[in-house]
Amino acid sequence: MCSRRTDLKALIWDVDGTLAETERDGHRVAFNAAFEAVGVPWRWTEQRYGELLRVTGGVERMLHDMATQPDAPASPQEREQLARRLHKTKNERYARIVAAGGIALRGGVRELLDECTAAGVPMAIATTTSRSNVDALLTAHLGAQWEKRFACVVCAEDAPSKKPDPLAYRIALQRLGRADQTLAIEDSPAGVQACLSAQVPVIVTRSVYFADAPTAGALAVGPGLHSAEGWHPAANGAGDLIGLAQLRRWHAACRSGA
Ligand code: XBP
Ligand code: MG
Repeated sequence: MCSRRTDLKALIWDVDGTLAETERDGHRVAFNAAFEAVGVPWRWTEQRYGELLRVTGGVERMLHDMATQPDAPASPQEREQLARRLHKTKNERYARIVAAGGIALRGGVRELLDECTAAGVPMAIATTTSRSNVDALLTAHLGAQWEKRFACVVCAEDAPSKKPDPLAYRIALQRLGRADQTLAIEDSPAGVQACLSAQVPVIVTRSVYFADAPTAGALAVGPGLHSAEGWHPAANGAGDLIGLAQLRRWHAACRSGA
């Protein structure tokens, strides 16, 4: 997929794990609060939640877990109903956590967002998370007008077939243009797979829950945008943030087959 790439013209952001470490101290805590509020006895430990993250989508994740819970409702319809009720409560709790300042943007994210805005490089969001969660997170960090900074924002409601399905990326490309002129930033194997299926070049910023997960096919893999150290292939300028110039270098190196 590297051979016909042209200049980098647009950037596509994943949300959970990439813009911010939302899962362990955000969504997981909110799921547990929802379980308590609705009166079900389930609680997800940090470790169990890590296993469950293989299932993308909060409703899907709960339905998957219910299959292992002896006290879950018996019928599929009741389970679905309960999962949707819990999910609504979970998202409300998540929004409260985020509004209270409980989840920071990852290092280097704000700087790259600002650099792209200043340089006129269009950005999109392609995420499996609900729109209300993206709105809560980005309102908290970028203000009420955050959506104006993105050419398009594709969430779970827009792309109900969730990653690793490429639908969210395909919808973003309808707005941004050619896949080979874009670059995505992801953290999870499902996200990388979605990019590869949509022919979108991708780099991986490792997140807490996917620190050792497979990343085959990514242009570059590293610890985060906060540092030029620890990347493979290596980034220029040790100690610096990862900025547009470095993203262009990785994108171009792949284009030339280097
Ligand atoms: C991450 C997900 C989501 C979140 C929870 O998506 O898989 O399910 O864990 O959000 P991404 P919801 O990495 O693509 O941002 O409960 O709204 O699904
Ligand atoms: Mg992610």
